[in-house]
Parts: sequence; C-alpha cells; structure tokens
Amino acid sequence: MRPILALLAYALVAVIARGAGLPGDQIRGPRLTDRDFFAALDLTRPGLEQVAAAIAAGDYARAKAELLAYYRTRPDSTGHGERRPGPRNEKPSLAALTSWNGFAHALTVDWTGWKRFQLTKRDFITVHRPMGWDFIRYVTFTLDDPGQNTHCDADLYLDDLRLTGPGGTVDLGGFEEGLGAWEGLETNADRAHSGQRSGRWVNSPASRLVRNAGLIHDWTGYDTLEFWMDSPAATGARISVVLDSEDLEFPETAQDVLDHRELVFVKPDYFVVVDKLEGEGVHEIESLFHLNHEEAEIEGPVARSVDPGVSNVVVAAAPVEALRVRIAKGETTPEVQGFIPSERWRASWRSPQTRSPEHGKRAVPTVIYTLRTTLPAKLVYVLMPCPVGKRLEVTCRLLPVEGPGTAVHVSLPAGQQRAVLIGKPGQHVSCGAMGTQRQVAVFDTSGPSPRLVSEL
Ligand SMILES: [Ca+2]
Repeated sequence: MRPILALLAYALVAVIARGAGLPGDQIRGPRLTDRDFFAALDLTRPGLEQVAAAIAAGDYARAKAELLAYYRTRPDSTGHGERRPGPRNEKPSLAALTSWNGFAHALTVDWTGWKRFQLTKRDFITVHRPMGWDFIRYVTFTLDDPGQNTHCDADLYLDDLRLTGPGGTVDLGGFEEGLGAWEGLETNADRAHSGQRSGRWVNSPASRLVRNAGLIHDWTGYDTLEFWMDSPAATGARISVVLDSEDLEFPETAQDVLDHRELVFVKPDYFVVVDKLEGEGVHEIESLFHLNHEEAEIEGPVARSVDPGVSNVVVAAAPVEALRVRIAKGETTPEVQGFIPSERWRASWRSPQTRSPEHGKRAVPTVIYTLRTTLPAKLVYVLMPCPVGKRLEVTCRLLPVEGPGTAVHVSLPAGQQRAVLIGKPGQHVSCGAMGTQRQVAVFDTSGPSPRLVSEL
C-alpha cells in the first residue's frame, strides 16, 4: 500500500506544480484557489470592507494583505493563542472608528482646485458619548478606506483653517510661519490659498492621518470650522473630519472616588482626621498638610515641624502598609507644590532679610502622604500642636470596629492612651468593650480597662 500512496502523493504535487507554474492552464486537482478561499469568507462582516474592496477590484494580493491587517488589528479579537502587536488595552487607533467618542463629518474629494468648507456643529454627527463641545481634544482629517482609494495617491493641501463664532475667530493654521501643532502635514510653497504657503498632506492614502492636538479645547463660543482644501483631481476619496472629545487625561475611574473627611477636636489637645475614600478599584490617594513653618522632618508615618523659638505641630498618620510620606517645600517641578498663599508670607527665621518674592507665595514644608490601594479605604491622622521648646511624641492606629464608624487609638505624650470612637448619633459604634451611640466618645485606655472620658 505504501508505494501506491507515495505515488499518488507525488502525482498530486506534480499537478499542483504544473497548474501553478503555467498561467492560463486549466487548474485541476484539490487546490483551494484564492478565489475559492475568499469566497469561503463572509466578507460582509464589519471590518472586512477593505478585503471585499480588493477582491471586487480583482486584486488578491492586496486582499491577502488587508485580511492579515484585519486579523492583526481587529478590536473584537477573542484570543485563542493569537499574537497581536501592542498592549491589549491600548486605545483603538482611528482605524477602528468604533470606540472613540467625538464628532465626525464626512466629505468626498469631488472637486479640483481650492474649495472652501464651513462646517457648523450641525454638520457633524455625534459618535458614541463625547464629553461635549467644551472639550475637543484634537481634530483629525483621516482618509477612509485607503484600500478603495489607492487611485488617489495625490497630495492634498490645507490652508486658512479657523474657528469662527460669537467667541471671535481662532486661527488654526495658515502655514505662513510653519506647521504649528499640525502633525501629518508639511509646509510647502507650491500652492497656497492665502499668503505663500499651505499644509501639504503628502500621499494621503499612505499617511492617512492629519492631526492637530494643540488647538483650543473649548468650542462652546464657536460654531463653524472653516478651512480650504486643494485637490489636484476629483479622486472620489472619502475623508472624515473627526473632532475627538474623549477625556483621556482624567480616567473614568478617578471620577468615581468620594472623600468624606471627618475632623474631631478632642479638647484641649489634638485633632483626629478621618478620610473615608469610597469607590472601586485601585487608586493612588494623596493627602497634603501644609505646615505654616520653615522646616519639618519625618520619622516613620509621623511628620513634624521643627522651628526653634515657636510652637510647632506634629502630624501622625495611622500606619498602613505601603503608605509613603515625604515633605515637599517650594517645588516647581513636576508640579507646583509646597507653598502657601501670599497673605501668609513672612521672612524665614533662617533668612530674616528676605523680601517677599514676585509671586508672593511662601515656600513651606508640605507633608504628602501617598497610598496606592484598593477602595474603599480609610486613612486616619492625629494633629497636635507642640508648645515652644517641646517635642511631643504622638502616634495613632486604627482599631477594628463593629458596624459603621471609626475607632482610633491615640498614644499621647507621657504614656497616656486614648481610644476615640467616631460615628453618627443614634448609630451604635463598638470596639471591643467600648461602645457609643453618640457622635464621638473618648476613652482612657491607659489602665487595665477602658474608662469613658467624654461623649459628644
Ligand atoms: Ca497660507
């Protein structure tokens, strides 16, 4: 049997080789032709438009390339071991026009020479859920379906882009002084609608995208986007003018965090600050305490001002795993941090001759607590003033509670121990043997059993 099978296999190879090698020959044998292969696909599926277009044009080489591109970039991939470039969660490119939010207007290059466009907001369709006209991140010109537009490999030219409306006129590009914030264009002096230069969109099918992210973001005061576009031929190319209105700078998750701060003054000594952060997922929490002093230092989760000859303050955070603390003073990069307003300005004890700076603000030590954690989370601090010449040792920690509310253990100077229970009137808060239905209850826990000191 084996020799016969080998012979059959050999014959098959020969037929295929002959069929493929001689164009025009009748192709025989069990061979899947390009035509059969593409006929087996449902080319009406979304995303396969380029493939279908290539086949309609009889260009199977391009159809294969488009199909490969489709498999590499399709947003609805379900995996199954396939490898795709780039991170999975990256923002879909403009090629996948299914998941961005904004406004769009389509135009067809059916003219030659310069043509003026005056697109009002009503000329744009709303795509998904844009932030709104008060937040336009960028404007793009994109060529749709480059596969169907390969015949229009001519350059396009843009000039005199502007926004007009009750808010006045904003110049978005005349290209006399250069490109400004435009990407995907190059300045040229061959053609210009006004002045000497325009922005050339070189070989639009190849580059596909022209973008300006440096424009004014609030378009509420304007109602018309004006521009001139020059095309050397009426190519029939379809172009989308896209106004992206998606808030990427401020992720959706950050909008859903609520901070409830409770501030309890336990007379006559100290304050208890409770930050309850509500939300979902992992967030980076930052708590700042601006100290009206010159110098401060850190010891574990405790920060304190250390100015001589004046009263000072100590900030003690309840320790939490991964809680970081640092002191910023007069920082200007990466962001302005560690200043208090001008009316609080005064010369430092270190340099009493210093005059108030131009900006009037005074650099002060600012205690910054940072914690990356899963919400909900609770952070607790004790603030305590220290009389002149005294260095007071204070720490605190969270105690477990039953039901809603907060219990904080505070270790005061001279070995005094306190437990502060914080809740809502009429709602029971309990922590071990301690409990209260009032808003605040303070227990002395220095002895063998807790003793109620005061209730509010
Ligand atoms: Ca110009």
